[in-house]
Amino acid sequence: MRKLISKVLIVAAAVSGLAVTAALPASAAPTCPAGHSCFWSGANYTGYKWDDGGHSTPNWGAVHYTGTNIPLWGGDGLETNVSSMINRDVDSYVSIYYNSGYHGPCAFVVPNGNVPDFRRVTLPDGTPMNDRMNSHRYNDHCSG
Ligand SMILES: [Ca+2]
Repeated sequence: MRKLISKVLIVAAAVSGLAVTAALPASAAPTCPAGHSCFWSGANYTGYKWDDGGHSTPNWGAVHYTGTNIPLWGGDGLETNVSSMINRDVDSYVSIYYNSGYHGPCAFVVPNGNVPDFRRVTLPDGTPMNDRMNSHRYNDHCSG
């Protein structure tokens, strides 16, 4: 079986950059339609899942994981908040913001990139990314 290698690029605002390359076990290859981004409540694409249909989403508190009443953000630190994602758009960056409305500390994901574990990512202001993010936008480089 071919080993799946994924590249993740997280850039801290416009100031400094950090490149991360992560290898996924072949058995954990996430499924998400081309052109969409998918988000999971657990690390490594586990737990509840949501497919964004390829659309930027300004308030994760207003959308629910597929088949549930559980929002992607229900208050900082909730375990059910997003902990991993994949961007299956081959042309677009996806920026993920701490605040709704595409504001606040941000990290962006390269086209066709993914973030297997938000626990490994620290935002530009020094706070953790895991279980705290609230909006995401395509074709964006954390421009706020
Ligand atoms: Ca979580």
